[in-house]
Amino acid sequence: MKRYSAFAIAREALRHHTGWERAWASPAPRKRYKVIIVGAGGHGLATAYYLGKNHGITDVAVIEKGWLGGGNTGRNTTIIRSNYLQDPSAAIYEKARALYEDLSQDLNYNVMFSPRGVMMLAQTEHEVRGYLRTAHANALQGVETEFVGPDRVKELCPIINIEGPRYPVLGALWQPRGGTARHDAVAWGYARACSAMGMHIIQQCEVTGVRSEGGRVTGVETTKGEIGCDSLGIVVAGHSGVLAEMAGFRLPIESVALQALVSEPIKPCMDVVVMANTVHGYMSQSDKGEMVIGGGADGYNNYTQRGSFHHIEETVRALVETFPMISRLKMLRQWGGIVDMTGDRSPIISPTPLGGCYINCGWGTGGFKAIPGSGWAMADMIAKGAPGPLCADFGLDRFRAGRFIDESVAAGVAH
Ligand code: FAD
Ligand code: PYC
Repeated sequence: MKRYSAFAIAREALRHHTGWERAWASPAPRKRYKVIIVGAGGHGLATAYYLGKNHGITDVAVIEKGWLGGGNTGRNTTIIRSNYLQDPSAAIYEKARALYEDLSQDLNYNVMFSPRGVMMLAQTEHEVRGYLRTAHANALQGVETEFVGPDRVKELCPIINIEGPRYPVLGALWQPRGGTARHDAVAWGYARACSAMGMHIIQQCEVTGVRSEGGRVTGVETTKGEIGCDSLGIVVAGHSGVLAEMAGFRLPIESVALQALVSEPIKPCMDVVVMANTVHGYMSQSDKGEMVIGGGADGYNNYTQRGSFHHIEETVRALVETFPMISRLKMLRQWGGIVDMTGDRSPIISPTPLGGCYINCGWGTGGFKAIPGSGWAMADMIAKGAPGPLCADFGLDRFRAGRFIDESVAAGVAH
């Protein structure tokens, strides 16, 4: 793989861009791999990448039923933060946030990480107490956050209406090194790096069955034939329950649609990310100038990649109250993704009842921010056959033991 550099851009400019290579190969599947990962979203691709980078395992196929990054990874609103309450969450989300800091250099691919700062508004006394508690917990965990008052909120984001017709802004949980990254670029950067290590990314190939013998996985059935493997990683977000059923176990997961929308582009008007969780809306401005907007998840289980219409109205109403200047903006696009929700709003990164089969799911409305840390932990578990310290608490067994990692407040998005 040729490296991207300022020199390469200049060279290609001089020869009419005829020398660029395809970013990743599209090979036919082999009969067998050491490791198969199902799902070429950010988490699946990051798992493959760290299997190669950290453990030297490159006999890997990532199998994707659609196109890589076409699931939730390419549909999210790109918010990155690590201001969670519980210690295991703070550890994995902060690991991910820290890896994002130099992911572009690591992958030699510009993922446009922008640590512009994220604030979660406190609009009730209950929220003030909750975010103060999180700020204290984060101080103990080594995660840089702070509770700021309304004046500082206004200073950081002048277009916010502090008075609020429904709820005043009483303060905010502020994470100065939180921010955004370009979601497609994260998937594309990992895919390119995996392909360069000789891994196979097989798109348009749906896994339709899981094969096993003597309680151990032996391979998968796909729309391109059977493929054998020693270890299998299932990383399919909203379709986790479907894959788990193929592998012979059940998951405590519900799949619901979460939607987002973007406005027409306007001049720069906010350089931080704002989440207003009491009124159910959040917003940031993309580099193109579009306002990137989202709200709560659907209240019922479904597999549509659309989302209910009434949510659009509810979300836009919340944001017009919070940012009155957007009241005459036109919306350009709306879309949805299927998110995988656990009862405690924390992920599952775990061995499964089927030997050699591992699962990574349950990131729900908030897994984009976790991609590098999650891939790191999942790769470590697959390589060593057992969960390491970053994911030991996120096992499936916690639902039997009642050892929940409750992050329903930190998840931020209404559900
Ligand atoms: P995905 O990217 O969905 O990848 C899973 C892949 O598995 C898909 O490509 C799918 O096609 C494939 N697959 C499924 N079944 C099969 C099969 N049988 N065979 C082969 N392949 C299969 N998180 C944040 O941190 N910040 C945010 O701001 C944020 N905003 C969001 C906004 C919206 C509207 C949505 C929908 C989600 C948002 N999220 C956010 C959540 C985040 O997008 C997800 O948690 C994360 O992208 C999940 O990544 P993934 O790799 O697990 O899943
Ligand atoms: O987890 O920060 C988040 C988030 C914001 C919007 C959707 N998820």
